[in-house]
This record gives sequence, C-alpha cells and structure tokens, in this order.
Amino acid sequence: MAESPRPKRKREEEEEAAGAEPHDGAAVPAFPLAELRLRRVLRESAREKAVFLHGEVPGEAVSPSGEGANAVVILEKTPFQEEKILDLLKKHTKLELQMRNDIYSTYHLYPPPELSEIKTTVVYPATEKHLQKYLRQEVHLIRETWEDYKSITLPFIQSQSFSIQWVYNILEKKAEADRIVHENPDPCDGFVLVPDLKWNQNQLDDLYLIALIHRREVKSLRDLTAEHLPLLRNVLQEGKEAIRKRFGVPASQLRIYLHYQPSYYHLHVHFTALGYDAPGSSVERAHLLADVIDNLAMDSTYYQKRALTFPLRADELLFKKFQEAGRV
Ligand code: GTA
Repeated sequence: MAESPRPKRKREEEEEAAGAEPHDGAAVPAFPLAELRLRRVLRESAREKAVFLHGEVPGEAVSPSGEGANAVVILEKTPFQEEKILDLLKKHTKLELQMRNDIYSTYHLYPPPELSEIKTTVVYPATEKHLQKYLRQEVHLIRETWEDYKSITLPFIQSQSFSIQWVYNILEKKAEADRIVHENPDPCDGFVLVPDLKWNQNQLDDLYLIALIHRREVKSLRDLTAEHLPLLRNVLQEGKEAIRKRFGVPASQLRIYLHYQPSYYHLHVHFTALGYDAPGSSVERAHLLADVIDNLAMDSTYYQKRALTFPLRADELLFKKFQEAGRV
C-alpha cells in the first residue's frame, strides 16, 4: 500500500475528462454497461481478482460477420488505498460473521459505494482478435530465429497486427493529452510517457506507465540496432527521472522492459513497480531495457542475429503459421 500519488481533486478532474473525451476528442455518452448482453466469460482469475467478459451491445448495427456489436469488458478489484482504510473500517454498511473458531474469525464486510470501486476497462467495438486475446487458452513457447522472423513473423505482422490508432492519438495529443507525464518532443529520439491503460493511478503498488516513441517505423525489438541507442537511453534516463519526480518512486524500484512479441507493433517501453507482478512481466516475454541497450552497444545487429523465445496462445494465427512451417 502506498500514498495516493495525486491530489483527489486532480483525479476527479481527470476522471470527468476521461468520461467525456474519447479517442477523437469529441464528446460521447458513457458506454451502456447496464444494457450489455453477456455472451460469455472469456477468463476469470481469482488471483488477479479480475473477470474478462465478452458482451454484446444491443441495438447496434451488426455486420454480417457479427463484428461491431462485440465488446470486451474487464472488471477488476482495485488494490487498497492506505489513506482510505480507516473509512473502510468505520463506514462499512454491514459486517457479517462468517465463522469463528477459538481466536480465529472471518467476516463479510460490505463497504460503502465510494470505497468499493471496480476498475472497468472496455474495448468497444472489439474485434475477434480482442476476444481471442482475453480468452483463457493453452499457451506454447516458440523459439524464433532471425530467419523465422523474416519468413513467418514479419509477413504475419504486416498483414494482421492490432490497430495502433490509439498510439497515434496519444502522440498527436488527440487522446490522453492531459495524462502525459513526460515528453521528449524530438521526432527521432523522443517519446511520450503516459500512465498505462491498466493503471488507475490511485495507488503506487501497481504503478504502470508506458513510453511510446515518436518514430513510427520501429515495430519491435527485432528492428532495433545501435542507431536507436540515443532514443533508448533517453527513454530509460528521462522515464526514470520523470517517474521519480511525479510519483516519488526511485529507479531502483522500477521494472523497465519491452515485450516480445508485443500486441501493438509500435515500439513502446513498459515501466512497472518492481513489487507488482504485472501481466507480461515474466521471463518468456519481458526484455529489460537496460539489457537491450547493453546488447546493442556490444553488437549493433544483436536482435537481427539471435533467436528469441515467446509465448503464443494455441489458437493464435501466428502460432498456426509456425506450425505450418514445421517450427513447432
Ligand atoms: N495509456 O489506449 C491505451 C492503451 N491500449 C489500447 C493499450 N495500452 C494502452 N495504454 C494507454 N492507452 O500495457 C497499453 C496496454 C499494454 C501496452 C501494450 O499498452 O495496457 P504490448 O504491446 O506489449 O501488449 O503492450 P500486451 O502486453 O499484450 O497488452 P495487454 O493489453 O497488456 O495484454 C496482456 C495481458 O494482460 C492480456 O492477455 C490479459 O491477460 C492481461 N490484461 C490486459 N488488460 C488487462 C486489464 N485491464 N486488467 C487486467 N489484466 C489485463
């Protein structure tokens, strides 16, 4: 638990703005959550205290393929905020004894509405790929050589990847402009640092920011060479400094890494609290930025030479491409 990183009023202003400012800057009504038809539970996790839902928005024009009316809704219980715990103890609406045994007892505590927030993330309209992404599935590890990258992965990325319009909206200040924590405006070696979609900014325990580079042609780790070292060093140094200044978290408590494979092929760097077990921070997917910099400084073509390992879900098209090529 940690202190709220920002004053409450500021948060409220941002929340109001978030409700009124969609990706193109025009005002839209809130997502009609109460009318959502639940199609299925894609995944639920007791550990993450989150559930991933596939819903259908009634009354929306449905394309022949059924796309357009689909939504993914992620409901997630939020971490405790230290400054609100006293309120939780004092202002609960009901306290029900569940069991008592000697010195041990458990209760159902029902907090007042203002202390029972559920973080709700909506992807709407959601594509089939979004539905697949959140569906619980068997996962396999792939070992991709540079030749595999060129003959299997790159053609797949060019034909299939997720839209990165949301990235361009941030870089062009069409969305989330009021959330920018730091910007280096240099078109070649600059970037924008913003809170990640997954972080509600109420507490530092699950701190999560992303740095999006201004350059548009760098898709992933595989494109990096020594030419990108000034950019990567800027992201590392300035990102650390901006987070220390804004949130008071020292660099020694940050995990700063890139994903391979990413979901979005516009180079970005994840900054998460070291104590937070963020989705995608495990060894099969995360590459520490400091190590990436060292590798490139030793060998400019390091990431065009070495094999890279990553997990793929069994029904992902990229997995099928590796299977067809006899590489799984
Ligand atoms: N600020 O509009 C955005 C935005 N979008 C669309 C994505 N991101 C955004 N940030 C802002 N505004 O950290 C963030 C994502 C992610 C990063 C992209 O950009 O939150 P990536 O390209 O490496 O893709 O990173 P990644 O990691 O696969 O994406 P993502 O969405 O984090 O999914 C990884 C897994 O985490 C999912 O399969 C799921 O199991 C889990 N997960 C995803 N979203 C949530 C969530 N909201 N709550 C809990 N778990 C989640």
